[in-house]
Amino acid sequence: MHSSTEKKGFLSLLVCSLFLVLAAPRVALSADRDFSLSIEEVTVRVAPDLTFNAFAFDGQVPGPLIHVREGDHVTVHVTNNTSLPHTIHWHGINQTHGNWKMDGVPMVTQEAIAPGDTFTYRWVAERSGTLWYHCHVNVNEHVAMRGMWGPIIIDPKRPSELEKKVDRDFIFMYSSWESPYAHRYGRGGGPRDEADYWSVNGKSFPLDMPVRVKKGEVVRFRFIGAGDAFHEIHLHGHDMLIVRKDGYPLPHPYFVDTILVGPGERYDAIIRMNNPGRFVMHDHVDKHMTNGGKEMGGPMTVIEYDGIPKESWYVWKDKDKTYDPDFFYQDSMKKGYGIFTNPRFKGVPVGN
Ligand SMILES: [Cu+2]
Repeated sequence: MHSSTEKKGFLSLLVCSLFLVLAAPRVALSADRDFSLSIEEVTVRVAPDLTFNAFAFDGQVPGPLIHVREGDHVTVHVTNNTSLPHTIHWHGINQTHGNWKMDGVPMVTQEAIAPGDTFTYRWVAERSGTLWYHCHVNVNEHVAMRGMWGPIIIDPKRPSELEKKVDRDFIFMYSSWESPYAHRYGRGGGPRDEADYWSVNGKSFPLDMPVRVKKGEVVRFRFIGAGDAFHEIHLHGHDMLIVRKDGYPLPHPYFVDTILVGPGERYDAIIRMNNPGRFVMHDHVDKHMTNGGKEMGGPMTVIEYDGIPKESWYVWKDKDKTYDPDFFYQDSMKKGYGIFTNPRFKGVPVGN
């Protein structure tokens, strides 16, 4: 009798310790993250012949990267330094923890943040993948063409075997611009207005950047439809394995060479860099490959393998002079968790 009680006691001690060992790392890894974002009126250069007045998070387009882990508790203090009201919607966060008043929809979940005011958002990173944040006031103007968007990457607690093999991440945010309203806040984005510039991460070719890779790397391209245009993203020379849609892991990943990225959508593609050379990745809506009607422009980039010589006729042979190693957030994504600005995305204060 006595010995059986002892055995039971020992057994429950063992079970308890085992539970603690298994549970402890997870508890320890769910963190509180406290960030601040301001909204500024700045002028950004989109194309060689186009500057545009934006409402820019921390003065940059796209906004800073928010990189956290599944389960983290996130606080963001948002200060509106512009002349019009705004909010932030955390696109992909379902606010399932009773946080519906953090959903960022004016006149439904909150009053918009007035000029000069600060609003504090609190939410739980309840699911993983490629998410994003954007304003929810006058979206046809503020989101479609004033640059009010940025990426949220939430690392999963349990990545797939393939996801564990990824060496580097690249984030592509697609959007469009209506040049007649470039310097006229409060106008544009109506049903009869036409976009005439298209961009990736706020820049039209040739002001965007090449994607520089090494043979043998496994990379993940995270596509985000940030504006209100449809983008048919076509990668030359490689298979893209689509593994997540809107952050959700797909039960049956599928290969594509072209992926339609519509407004609000996100796709994660995993690609083996096994074909050294130079290959373009571009929007296959052909008119998107122009700047104000002149080709070549738009969201066109080049996958440049390390070690491939750059001939005199190569359109980006001199790109080293202006190269931004964080243009697709690839450096920031290496820095662990936090909020990451990019000084090269910053505009100049409006009027300067
Ligand atoms: Cu806004």
